Amino acid sequence: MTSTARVAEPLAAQALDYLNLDNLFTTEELALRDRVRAFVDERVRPNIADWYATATFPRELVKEFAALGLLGMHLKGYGCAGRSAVEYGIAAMELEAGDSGIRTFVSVQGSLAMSAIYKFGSEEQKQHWLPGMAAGDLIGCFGLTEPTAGSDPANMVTEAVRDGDGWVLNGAKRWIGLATIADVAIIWAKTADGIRGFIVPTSTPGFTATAIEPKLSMRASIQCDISLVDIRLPGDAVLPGATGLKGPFSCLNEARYGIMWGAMGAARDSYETFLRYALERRQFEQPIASFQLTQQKLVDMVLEIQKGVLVALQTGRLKDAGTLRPEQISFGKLNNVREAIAICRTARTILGGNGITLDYSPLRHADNLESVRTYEGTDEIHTLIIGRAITGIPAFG
Ligand code: TGC
Repeated sequence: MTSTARVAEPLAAQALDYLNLDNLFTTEELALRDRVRAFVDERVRPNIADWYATATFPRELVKEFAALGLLGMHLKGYGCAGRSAVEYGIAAMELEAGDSGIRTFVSVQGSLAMSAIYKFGSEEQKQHWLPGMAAGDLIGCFGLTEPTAGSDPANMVTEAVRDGDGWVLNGAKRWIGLATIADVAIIWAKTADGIRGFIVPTSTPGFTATAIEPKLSMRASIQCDISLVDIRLPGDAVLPGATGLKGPFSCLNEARYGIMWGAMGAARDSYETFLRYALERRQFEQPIASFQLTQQKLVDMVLEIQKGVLVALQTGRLKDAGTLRPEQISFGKLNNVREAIAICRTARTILGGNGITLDYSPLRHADNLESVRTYEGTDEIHTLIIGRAITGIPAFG
């Protein structure tokens, strides 16, 4: 045993869960965490560098996500697992410890596309789409953002007009996850009655999705442009339960909630990578973990990861109790993604030149998190949502 290993072993338990946060989770929650963690260790970690380098989304994982009950996992019935919000968050954290792109698949499918149908669809629409999506046989995407309407979706240009009993849809969407591999798209469009959601099979003539490439972030994930040209839809393509932006924003709440957990997974993986490296790597004849500047970095990471998990857990408990307010989700999304990026970047510094290769995860996580801090509401938007909640004064314009 080397002196480095002797330093590492007594620290291990405390290093991984300093405040014994595991005590705050139930046995079922910890069992789920361990299952998803094992899946990530076996199926994601060995391959993620290749997927990232070749900009490949591992479609073969979709059925495996389904087998683990991860698709629409917090929804009840329709083949969904009916797990709690906290369990959904734990799964997001473990998936994102593998890669943000992997967690993004589960978010777009479950929190956005499936949630839209689940919350606002007719019973017939739910029966038609949700079981196949929960089983991973059908992939969904969620079209809200447009080339000229990102933070301000109220100014979307995509429009649906009545055509006899049906609808005709025209417009464009951008930054839409999974659209090139999706079977169905939830498209939000202006109508005479306000913004409505439409279920659009991607095989409908006039629907075209194009992957946005090359990207410096989320390379193991797919983000797309969608063009919608004279898309003809039946009258029952509209989601009956949603009129106005409240509909898509309610789905964004689900995705933003998962992100606050997921970001802590990326941060934890970067911290653990950093810690292992710092204990093994020797410079000036001692492990670099013995340097005060290195310990400062490690300690700052532990503080923020443990605080971030507490924020996510409290938010999840509020969600499970049915009392969570949207502005509370903004708190977790803003804080946890911001801290996670700082942690991943700092972790890269200790890896030196090795840290800019795909052999180590921190820079990949940091690059992914640039997307995560941008989608589902930028840092600035979440700051202003919290500012409005504190002061009562909207400051968006
Ligand atoms: P405002 O126009 O006044 O509000 C409209 C209505 O929506 C309600 N609302 C919410 N409801 C539920 N949850 C929320 N989080 C809500 N936020 C607003 C609001 O109460 C109102 O209801 P009602 O009944 O009065 O009509 O909008 P606002 O002033 O409340 O919000 C302004 C602002 C800037 C906060 C909002 O526009 C916003 O959140 N902007 C950011 C949008 C965003 O996150 N875009 C990114 C989407 S990501 C994407 O499209 C890609 S999907 C991911 C992928 O595919 O990978």
